[in-house]
Amino acid sequence: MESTKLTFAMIKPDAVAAKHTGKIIDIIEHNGFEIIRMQKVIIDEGLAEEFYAVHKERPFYRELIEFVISAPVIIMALHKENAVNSWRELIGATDPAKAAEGTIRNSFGTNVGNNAVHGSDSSDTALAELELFFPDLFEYDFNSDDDSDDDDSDDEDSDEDDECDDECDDDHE
Ligand code: RTP
Ligand code: MG
Repeated sequence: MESTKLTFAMIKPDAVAAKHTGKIIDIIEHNGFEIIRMQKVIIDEGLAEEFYAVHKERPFYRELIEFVISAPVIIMALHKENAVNSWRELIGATDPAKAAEGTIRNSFGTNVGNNAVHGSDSSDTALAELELFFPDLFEYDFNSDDDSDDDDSDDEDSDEDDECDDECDDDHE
């Protein structure tokens, strides 16, 4: 899996609370995205501050943090050719009133703060955001072709097995 074909998406608290999750997932799947990871979570404050660090100096920063931690969100890793731009196009402009008709923000957003969804704004940002929310994604996907430490992990496994065998033998005696 190529990292440039991945983006990070979030269904924000307003859209989850309004029960738009199912409709948004339907749109995602019918627009050619594969959902690689998906989880419903309540983001803690520290994670939210890291996620929105780029907006630290903006006047709406505190409001943004309080909003995103206020209730459950759905976080997703999405896969598609040109994933970042394709998802940004599908969600529309930041302000739902300015977002094109048929976009997710136009359909489900209320105002610039309560705008239903998030999308990474570049491939670099996508990687950073995915690492923040789905660290296992990279351990699994990007090391899967690398056999270099297979021997080590096999050794560890067999050591553990040996210990277990010994304990099991003891139990039986
Ligand atoms: P996002 O990061 O959520 O996908 O949105 P975006 O790229 O379209 O917008 P961005 O400039 O990154 O802003 C992040 C979020 O901050 C809120 N915002 N509030 N009150 C305001 O003027 C204002 N401006 C931005 C929005 O919820 C936006 O999604
Ligand atoms: Mg943004």
